[in-house]
Amino acid sequence: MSMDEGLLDDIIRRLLDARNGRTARQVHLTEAEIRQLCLTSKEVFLGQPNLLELEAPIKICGDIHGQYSDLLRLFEYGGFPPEANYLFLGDYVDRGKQSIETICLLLAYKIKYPENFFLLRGNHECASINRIYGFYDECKRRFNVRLWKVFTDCFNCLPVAALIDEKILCMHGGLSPLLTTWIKYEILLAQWMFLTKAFSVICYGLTLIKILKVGGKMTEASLIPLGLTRSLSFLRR
Ligand SMILES: [Mn+2]
Repeated sequence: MSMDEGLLDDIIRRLLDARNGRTARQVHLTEAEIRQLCLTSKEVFLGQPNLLELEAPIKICGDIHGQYSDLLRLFEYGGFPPEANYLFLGDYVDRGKQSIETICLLLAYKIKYPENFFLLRGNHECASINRIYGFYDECKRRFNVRLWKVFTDCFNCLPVAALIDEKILCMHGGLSPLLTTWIKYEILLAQWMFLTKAFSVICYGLTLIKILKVGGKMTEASLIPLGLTRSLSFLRR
């Protein structure tokens, strides 16, 4: 599935036009436009691995949490894509007031520059979390619950980790006990590489990482021999 280039550029332009000094105005995208962003970006995510292998130079950014003006400022400092490459580590929605603008701009850039702009999944890109912490309410207030479900489908396809130059492993926060049935083997491979080759780790965020349900299921027992528990205790230090 592809998206009309002119429409995509127009959406990005409108989202960037929200800049208003230190604050950002609300941007009025239509439900159909947002739906298209979700469906198209979902295809892009599914076409790339769950463990991204990326190359420096790339700018790594932490939680935005609906603070759209902060996201715009971040691009002002770092360069608007494709001027710089970006990896975002998750938690785009919830807490802040403009989760919709935030995630829409990020998804639009992902579609526009799929090989230079990367988004990982945070624990807030999960329906059971963003149902409670603000994103659901924003979707319901500004659009409808149907659209929140479209976002959920898209979030379920976000990758969970990135390895930069085979050295720096990036993912969001700790690992959830719920990952037992959701994990994909690449993340285990990343953990294993980390343990055995002492790769440096950038670990950002809170306590939970939700792992995309792709491929086979694994049990808790099968994770432990691979050192997941040990790596977690290391990360907490
Ligand atoms: Mn967070």
